[in-house]
Amino acid sequence: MSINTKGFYSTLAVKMEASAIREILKLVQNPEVISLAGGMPDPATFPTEELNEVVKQILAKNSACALQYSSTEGLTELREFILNWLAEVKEKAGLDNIMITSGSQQGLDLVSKVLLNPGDTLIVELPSYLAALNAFRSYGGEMVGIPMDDEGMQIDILEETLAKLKNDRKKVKFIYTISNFQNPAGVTMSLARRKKILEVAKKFEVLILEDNPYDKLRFEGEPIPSIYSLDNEGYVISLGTFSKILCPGLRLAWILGNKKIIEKLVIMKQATDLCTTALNQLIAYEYCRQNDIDKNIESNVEIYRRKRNAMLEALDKYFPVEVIWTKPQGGFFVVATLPEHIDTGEMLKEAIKENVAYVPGGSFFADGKGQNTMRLSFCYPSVEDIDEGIKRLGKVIKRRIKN
Ligand code: PMP
Ligand code: G9A
Repeated sequence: MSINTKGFYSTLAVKMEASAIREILKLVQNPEVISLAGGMPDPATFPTEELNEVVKQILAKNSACALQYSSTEGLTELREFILNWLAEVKEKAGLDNIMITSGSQQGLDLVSKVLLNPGDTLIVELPSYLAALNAFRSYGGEMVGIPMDDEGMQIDILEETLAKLKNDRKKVKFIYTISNFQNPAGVTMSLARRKKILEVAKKFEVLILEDNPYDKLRFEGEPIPSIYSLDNEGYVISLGTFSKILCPGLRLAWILGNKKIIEKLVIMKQATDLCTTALNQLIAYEYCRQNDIDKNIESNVEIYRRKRNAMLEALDKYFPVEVIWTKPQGGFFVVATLPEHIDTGEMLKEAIKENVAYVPGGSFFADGKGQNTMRLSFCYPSVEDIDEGIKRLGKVIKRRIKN
């Protein structure tokens, strides 16, 4: 008889639930199902031939380095490339301010490990990226949610909340925000709010964790400076990633921040995975050195803009008037809000029977609300599938509204 493992788990392992997104990804293996669920990049955006070329070169000429352990901070040439490429950080960040991570998911994990004691409070947007919430939960972080509107997190409510928490003698460690084309809401924080959030963070002496994976995927309008670039006092830790602009399979991302915090993050990473794979770092570096990554991003933006347009058109065409949704200027996601009585978690079974999937909104809300919302991703399915998927979903919702 095999061992009963039940008595061995940590309190945390008993408490943690599987990610709703990753569970739905398993459910929608059936090719008949049109998935508007996962935030996977379109494989057509991967520069496969160019990557193939650099992999061959690296293994032929530089295998001793590529196949070896590397420094925990990450390869110097890749870090230098990133610092020079991100125009807005060029002046303010040096090699001491940047480290490479195995995906920004690892960044979220390491920041939590460095900053959170069980029971510490942190601020999140309502809704927010579910795998980030799980990372914070896994270190015992207690989340307080702040609602958003068209301009992002509502800073007046943030300020009131921080004042109240201070009064209650609660230690708030950081404010987590996805400033551009938020996951899941698709909302972008305005410049005025970015300035204000910094002011408020400084007033209450709280750090800001700015997660910015969709930054370069803007379909229209002018880019807005990141909160990181507006800060001169080391309050902001910024996460960037190659996942949405090159490919997620390399698992390559970076953290920018205060030198002291980067030092702590590096020590934690040593205990986590020693280093990010040198091979993948060299692949990204050589790809960027030999090709124009901005050009690749431009053509990816074309692809995603077409898909965003297809989704917004389909929503107008097929969703009933009782439903409202966000209109993102970039990124991968739209959030739709249904009449209060509809539970999208429960409705998912019916949608899958109609061969369409989405992520129920509830798991993105740290306050347990949002049951009548859903996240719709336009990044992965084709334009035709987006139209057909929204059509199928519209049918399911109309049936629910009638009942
Ligand atoms: N943060 C946000 C807001 C994301 O949407 C994602 C990916 N969906 C991540 C972090 C993780 O990205 P990576 O592939 O770099 O780990
Ligand atoms: O979990 C993944 O595969 C990444 C996608 C994230 C998302 O759907 O938000």
